[in-house]
Amino acid sequence: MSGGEGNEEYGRKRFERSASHFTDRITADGRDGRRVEAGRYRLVVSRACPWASRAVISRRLLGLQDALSMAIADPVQDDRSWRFTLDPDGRDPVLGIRFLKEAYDARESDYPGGVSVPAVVDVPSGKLVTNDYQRLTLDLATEWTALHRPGAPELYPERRRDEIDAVTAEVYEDVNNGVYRAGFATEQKEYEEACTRVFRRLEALSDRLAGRRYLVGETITEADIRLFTTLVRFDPVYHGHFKCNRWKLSEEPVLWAYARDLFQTPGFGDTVDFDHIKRHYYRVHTGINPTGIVPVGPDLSGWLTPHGRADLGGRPFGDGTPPGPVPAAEVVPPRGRP
Ligand SMILES: N[C@@H](CCC(=O)N[C@@H](CS)C(=O)NCC(=O)O)C(=O)O
Repeated sequence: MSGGEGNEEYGRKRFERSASHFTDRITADGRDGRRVEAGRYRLVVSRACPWASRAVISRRLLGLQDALSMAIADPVQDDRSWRFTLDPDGRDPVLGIRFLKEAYDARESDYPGGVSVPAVVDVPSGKLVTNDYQRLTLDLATEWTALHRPGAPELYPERRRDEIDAVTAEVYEDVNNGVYRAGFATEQKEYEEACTRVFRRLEALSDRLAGRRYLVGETITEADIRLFTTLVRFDPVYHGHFKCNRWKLSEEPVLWAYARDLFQTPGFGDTVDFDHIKRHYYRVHTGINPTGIVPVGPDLSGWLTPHGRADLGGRPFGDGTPPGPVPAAEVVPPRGRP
C-alpha cells in the first residue's frame, strides 16, 4: 500500500496525501469520454474511509443506488489492499474480483500508486475509471442529475458554489486532512502544529454553526457532507488514535449537536458503520497502534439523542424530500450502529 493512509511509510516522514491518480470524469454529455449511464459503473467503497463515505452519503441522498451499484470492501486491508471478503466466496458479485487492485491492474499494469477507495469501476471492462474522491461527489451532484430520484436535494447549487468551495477548502486542509497530519506526525512540533490547526478550525466552525443550521445556505450541501465524515469519526478514532484530544466532539455543544442533527438526517447516519471505522484505523495503522487492539469505547448512544437544531430553521432538503429507507442489502449491521 502506498499513497494514502495505512502505509508504513507514514511512520517515517511528514504526512503528504498523494493526489488521486485516475481522474477520468463520467459526465452527462460524455465530454471526457465517459457518459453517465445507469448500471454501467460500480462504486467501490469502504465504510471506514471518510473520503469514500462522502460518496456513500451523496449516492443515497441523491437516490442513485439503482443507477450506481456499490461494493463494500472489508474494512481491514491486507498487503493486497482492499478485499471483498465480506461477499460470498470473497468475491465482489458484480465485478467478480477478490481485490480492488485487480480493477487498478486492469486499468494500468504496474501502477505505482496506492489502491484507494472510493473507486469507480467500469462494469463491462472491469477497469478502474476514477479514484478522484474530490471530484466524484461533485459529479454525482451535478452530472448525474438525469438519474437522481424525484425530490433529490441540490448538494452543489450553482449560486452557492463559491461559498461551498471556500468552506470545503478550509475544512479539507485543517479538518479532513488535518487530523491525518496530526495522527501521522513523527515529530512533536509537526504534531502540535497540526493538532492546533484542527482545533482552531473546529472552533471557527463552531462559531459559524452556532446561529445557523448548516454550513452554507439553509439546506444540506456538499460542505456539510465533507465536515460530517470527519466529525462522525472524531471521538471513535481521531481523538485517541490520531491524538486530536484537546476535547471530544461530544464535549463541544455546537458541533456535537450539528453532527447529531446530520446523523439523524436520512442519508447520513444510516450509512455509518462504527465497527468498520474502528477496526480499520486501529488495525491497519500498525505504525501508530502496533498491537492492533481496537478500543471498546466510546459509548455511541449519544448519537441518537435530541439535538435541538431544528429551532435554527433551515430546510434540510430544500424543496426536495428525504431519501426513503435504506435498501435491505445496504443496511449497516447492528454491531456498527449506536
Ligand atoms: N489516497 C486517496 C484518497 C482516498 C484515501 O486515502 N482512501 C484511503 C482509505 S480512507 C485508502 O484507500 N488508502 C489506501 C491507499 O491509498 O493505499 C487518493 O489520494 O486519492
